[in-house]
Parts: sequence; C-alpha cells; structure tokens
Amino acid sequence: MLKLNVPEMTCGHCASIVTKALRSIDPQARIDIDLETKNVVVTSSADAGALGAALQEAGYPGTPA
Ligand SMILES: [Cu+2]
Repeated sequence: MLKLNVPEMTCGHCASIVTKALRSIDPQARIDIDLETKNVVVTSSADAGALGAALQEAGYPGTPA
C-alpha cells in the first residue's frame, strides 16, 4: 500500500486524472482518494516508483504521506 499526498489535486477532475495515471501502471489498482486531505491511497502490487513517476508525468506529483 502506498499513501501519497498530492497537493495539486483540488477537484474531481484532478482526481480522475490521478486515477487514470495510476491505472495506466496497474489497471487492477485499488485507489482511494480523499480530496479534503489530498491524500491518495493506492493498493497495488506495482512498483511504487513507477506509480509515483506516472503521477509526476500527469502533472500531479505526490510525496509520501
Ligand atoms: Cu481539479
């Protein structure tokens, strides 16, 4: 499980971009987004670095929360 804080994520549109970016790495990933805290919890067997890089590329860099 990977928990990230993504400060650029402010609305449902952002959340869908974040979800898409993470699913591009692992289509099976379970993704829980809390817009209030801007935290994203990813339950996935994919490499955490790859997930983080996908977010970065999508314009939503995350830091471990
Ligand atoms: Cu937004």
